[in-house]
Amino acid sequence: MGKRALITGITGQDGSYLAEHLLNLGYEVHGLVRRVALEAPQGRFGRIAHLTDRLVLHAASLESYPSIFHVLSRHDFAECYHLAAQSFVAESFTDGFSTMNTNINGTHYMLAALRELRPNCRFYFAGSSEMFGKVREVPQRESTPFHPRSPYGISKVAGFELTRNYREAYGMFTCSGILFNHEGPRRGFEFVTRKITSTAARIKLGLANELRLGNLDAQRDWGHAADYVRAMHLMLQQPEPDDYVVATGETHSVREFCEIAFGELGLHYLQFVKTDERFFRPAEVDLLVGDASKARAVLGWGPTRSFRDLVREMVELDLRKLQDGALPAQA
Ligand code: NDP
Ligand code: GDR
Repeated sequence: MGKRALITGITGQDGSYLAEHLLNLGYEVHGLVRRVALEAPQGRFGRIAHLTDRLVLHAASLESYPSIFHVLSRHDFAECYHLAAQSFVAESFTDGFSTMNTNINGTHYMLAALRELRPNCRFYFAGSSEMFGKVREVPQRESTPFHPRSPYGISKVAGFELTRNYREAYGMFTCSGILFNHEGPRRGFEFVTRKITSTAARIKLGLANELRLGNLDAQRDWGHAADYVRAMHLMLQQPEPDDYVVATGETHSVREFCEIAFGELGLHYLQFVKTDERFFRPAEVDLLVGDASKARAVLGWGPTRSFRDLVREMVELDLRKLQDGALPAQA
């Protein structure tokens, strides 16, 4: 029997890729899911539907310490990947309080329950490039100071510091990945990459006639989620716990993403893309581009897919899903 791992946020983009990766490595994979998800699996299990008969799912909420304690008291885990979070930056400006509550208290509950019940369980925290925010240097590395620019970024800095504190204060094996944007065909539709690829595919099929976006000049370091979950696993296999930046080291603008996505469909983005004030943020992060030299040197990690391949895969799959009826005609 392989190692037993627990994934919070298993129904999300990264959770689904990580579950697949760990199952392929022979792990027994458990997931924490919200009760509403268990009650409505057809709506919320889309990304793990092909895996559910190989997973053990437990109902628990990040808002409830007792529910987390209950699961951890009944099962021992070698590794815990804490991915669950309110992960949409724009939403965190609308409702900063619930973002803080889920992301900070949820992480604290996980760490406190592990300390109490499973202090030898290795812990991964999903840190983010949003912690760098108003960047102090380019590219950003592990030693770059944080300056978050959104309630989401602030919540991730708090989660990062809690994770470090449990390592230093209690000697637990806790690591944070500082992951830059990573995308793929399972990305949520509200994030800009999937919004672009799904709408461009609808436009191609005559199902939509425009794409409304915010800041086209925002720049991101975009990788593929399937590559990034490998780095999470590698961090927990090291002799000592540590924090790592995971990034491609390349940066591209939203405009460039649009150009390639529409280009793949034989269209020109300028004919369809309109800017809309509603999608601008009260504060934007600057030039995010990561230096993953440490992950490369220590973990032997590197991305395997190019930016163009990522965009192409997302557009092709959205087009095919719309043609097969697997995606609704209207957004
Ligand atoms: P998603 O938004 O796709 O998934 C988030 C997951 O968290 C879902 O499974 C969701 O469950 C769960 N969740 C949200 N709120 C709660 C709650 N209150 N209680 C229990 N579960 C909850 O995110 P990603 O997979 O893209 O990201 C995974 C993690 O990595 C997140 O913490 C994110 O902030 C972080 N991150 C992501 C990056 C990226 O580019 N993707 C980059 C850097 C960090 P449900 O299905 O029920 O909604
Ligand atoms: P981000 O991802 O905020 O980087 O957070 P998102 O795709 O939402 O935005 C990327 C950039 O695109 C600009 N943008 C738009 N964004 C959205 N969502 N919708 C639009 O219409 C639009 N127009 C322009 C944004 O201003 C921004 O600059 C993601 C999440 O996965 C976080 O959880 C994670 O921590 C970070 O990546 C790293």
